[in-house]
Amino acid sequence: GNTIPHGGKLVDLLVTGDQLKELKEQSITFPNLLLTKKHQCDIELLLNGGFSPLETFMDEVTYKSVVESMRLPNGLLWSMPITLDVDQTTVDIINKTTDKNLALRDEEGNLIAVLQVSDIYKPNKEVEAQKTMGSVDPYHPGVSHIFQAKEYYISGRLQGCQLPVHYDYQPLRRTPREVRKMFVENGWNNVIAFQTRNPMHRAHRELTVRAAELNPSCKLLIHPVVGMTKPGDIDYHTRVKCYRSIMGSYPEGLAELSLLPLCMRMGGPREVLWHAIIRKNFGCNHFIVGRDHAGPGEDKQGNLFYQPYEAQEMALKYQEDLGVKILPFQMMVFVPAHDKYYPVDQVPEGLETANISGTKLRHLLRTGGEIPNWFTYSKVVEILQQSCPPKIKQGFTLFFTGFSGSGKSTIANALNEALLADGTRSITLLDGDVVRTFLSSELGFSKEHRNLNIKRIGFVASEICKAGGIAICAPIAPYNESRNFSRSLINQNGGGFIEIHISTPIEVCEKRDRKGLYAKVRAGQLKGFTGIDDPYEVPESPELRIDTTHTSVKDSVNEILSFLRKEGYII
Ligand code: PPS
Repeated sequence: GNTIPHGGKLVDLLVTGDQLKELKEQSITFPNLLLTKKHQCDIELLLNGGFSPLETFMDEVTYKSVVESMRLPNGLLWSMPITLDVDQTTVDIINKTTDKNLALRDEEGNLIAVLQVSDIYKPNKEVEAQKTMGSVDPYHPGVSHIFQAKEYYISGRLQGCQLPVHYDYQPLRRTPREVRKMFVENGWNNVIAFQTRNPMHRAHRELTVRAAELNPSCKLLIHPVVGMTKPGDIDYHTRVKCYRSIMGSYPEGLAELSLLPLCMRMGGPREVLWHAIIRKNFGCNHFIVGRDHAGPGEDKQGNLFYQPYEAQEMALKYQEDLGVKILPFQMMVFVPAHDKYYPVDQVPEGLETANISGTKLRHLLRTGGEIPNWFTYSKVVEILQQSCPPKIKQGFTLFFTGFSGSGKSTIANALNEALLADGTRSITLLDGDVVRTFLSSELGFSKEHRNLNIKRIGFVASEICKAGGIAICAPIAPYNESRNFSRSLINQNGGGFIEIHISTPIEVCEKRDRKGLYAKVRAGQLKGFTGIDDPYEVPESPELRIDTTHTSVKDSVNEILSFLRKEGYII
């Protein structure tokens, strides 16, 4: 518990007492800067000493030194730029004030810190991305962070008023000081830290226990990231439930769990050094580095950004500088013949191994397949199944698009009845009329208004899907922009999006003219009508395309139902 922090002393930027009171009073006159989620993660670890010896966001000299040589200007190893990005407007605002103070606040208005700006600079983001992430491909999550950042970075004296507020898992969100205190109370002198951003299964438990067995003086800190991880990762609420459960499988007194509010950059080799430094600040003097540590996965072409053991080699290379003992680990695999786990390079000859990849696990969860007992614990399976129900229980959206009079509403209504007759999920029908009455009554039919209308529909549908329901939407939706927006919003929330283009030609729609609208258009009473004198962008790759000219309602419904069955949405 008395491991020396990086650079010698544990930073604490929180001011207290009268000083805090005074700062809060003064800050009322300071311009505000709204902290993003990433800023809040970074500032939490700056304020509480997790990023020691850093005392603020990096100034230009420090930033350049870190980007170029992985060292602070005083020569100390530091691999990751920690910067505060702002736009031109904010820079103008700062320059107008005489004392250059900014009040850094979260979205609820809580004053997190005051920054007295003394350096404003424009980073070269290509260089930063190339040097720190080894790539300028925005498909890399860390590169994408860099390019999404605003154009200026600022630095100056940072005074903390309070740590960012969290309402969840408070007892597990220990600061470096609190973790160190816990170690002292436990009588722990040597601690191995284990970093993860995934649920933990038997392999992780075996790996960490093995690390402790190989270093008998050591105890274990399970230190998962709950700040920001790789997009698409399992949400941290689900993961924390898994961690809490798996802690019960460790030998008594061997391991503790604490949560780390880190914003990961997925920067592999550079990131692993940063992770080790952070753990040193939390009082750990050993750090487990496995295969593909903090790896961003593959690029669009399927090429790896980093080699599987690149981060591990990097950590070993800088072990002296880090002052943390690196415990390199191979991937753990299960050997059924021995009913036990081995590092992949130590499997006894001739024996078969078994493993379940993250992708395979997600597939098993989605299809409701059985997850074997050797792989994980039944409680963990239960938690994961709750967060990722099989497809027959997941929400989805049926999104019809097509001309007025193409048959969208008729098919949508018939489908609604068929699904109600056979299923148990709740269904919301968002037909054009309902939407234009209750969601979009003030909107007209300009491109802007139509897109806005469809985005509202997409938003409501995504909320319905989130809650496990079925949304059936039947607007004209003439533009790709808002159709694609709806698709990605719904997909992001874990729902399926089934786009059904009702491709009935305009001549047929006009001939049917159920509402007499086409006649009005021809009589010059209605302008900007989709398909006549207003555009309709034909969907390029809808899940289904149905022309109702010669297809009956019943056949259309059956075609959709059989698609849903084939995709596993219904039985
Ligand atoms: S959009 O483009 O998706 O926002 O349109 P939507 O909300 O589906 O509304 C289409 C219905 O509004 C009636 N209507 C018009 N449609 C197209 N163009 C113009 N200019 C227009 N003016 C009124 C029409 O009855 C559409 O209903 P449906 O059910 O499609 O026939």
